Amino acid sequence: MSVEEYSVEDPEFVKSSAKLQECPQADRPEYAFIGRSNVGKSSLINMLAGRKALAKTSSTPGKTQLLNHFAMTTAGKPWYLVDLPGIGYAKVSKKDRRSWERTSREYLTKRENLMCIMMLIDSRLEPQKIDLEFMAWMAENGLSFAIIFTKVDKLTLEDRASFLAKYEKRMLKQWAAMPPHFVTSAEKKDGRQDVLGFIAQTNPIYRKPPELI
Ligand SMILES: Nc1nc2c(ncn2[C@@H]2O[C@H](COP(=O)(O)OP(=O)(O)O)[C@@H](O)[C@H]2O)c(=O)[nH]1
Ligand SMILES: [Mg+2]
Repeated sequence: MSVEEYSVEDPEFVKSSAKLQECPQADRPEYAFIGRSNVGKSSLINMLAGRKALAKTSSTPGKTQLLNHFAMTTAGKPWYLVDLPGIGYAKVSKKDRRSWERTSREYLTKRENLMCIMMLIDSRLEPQKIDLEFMAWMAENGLSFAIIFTKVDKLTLEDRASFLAKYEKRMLKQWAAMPPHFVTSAEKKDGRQDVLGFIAQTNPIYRKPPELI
């Protein structure tokens, strides 16, 4: 193990909140993980935390309906990971979907300590309209985001390169540059250092508001 290796110490589930106002105090940097259901979000959170079942993995789409806060510590600094209600659920009523999206969007635009939205994308799929639209929405609202490509173990090395090239080409039709992006596999623990390193390097940008000091 090299000294530069990043890890998560003492990962702990804090609480589930039904809306922004119920979230824990914004007293540390926070990263929201979002993506379509089944993208591998729970598996990635467990992989980052180094735990088997911190975030429940499930094959039932649309199960995560709350803002789930996890307390993490990396390189001696505390941060929050938020498992966010997914985008693009198929199996719930339109009304429920709209209400979750409203909750997510309110949280994403108003949470003071949110450093970066980690947008998860399945490496095996063509660029999805709903993902591209969501990225456009984040940009319009001035929100920083990074892309985490998931399940890369399902691709050969060759296919990884062509997938990335293709995704980048599609993104550059819409954007001046690719956002920060990471290629990961929860199964193989690929990309863990890259994602945790990004978080560790972004954490110091957070400033605690005076009323919380
Ligand atoms: N091969 C592979 N399968 C994965 C990976 N991550 C998740 N999966 C599988 O994808 C499915 C959905 O994973 P889950 O973490 O529950 O996705 P979520 O709905 O986004 O939270 C499960 O069957 C997982 O075993 C990965 O890195 N590699
Ligand atoms: Mg999940």
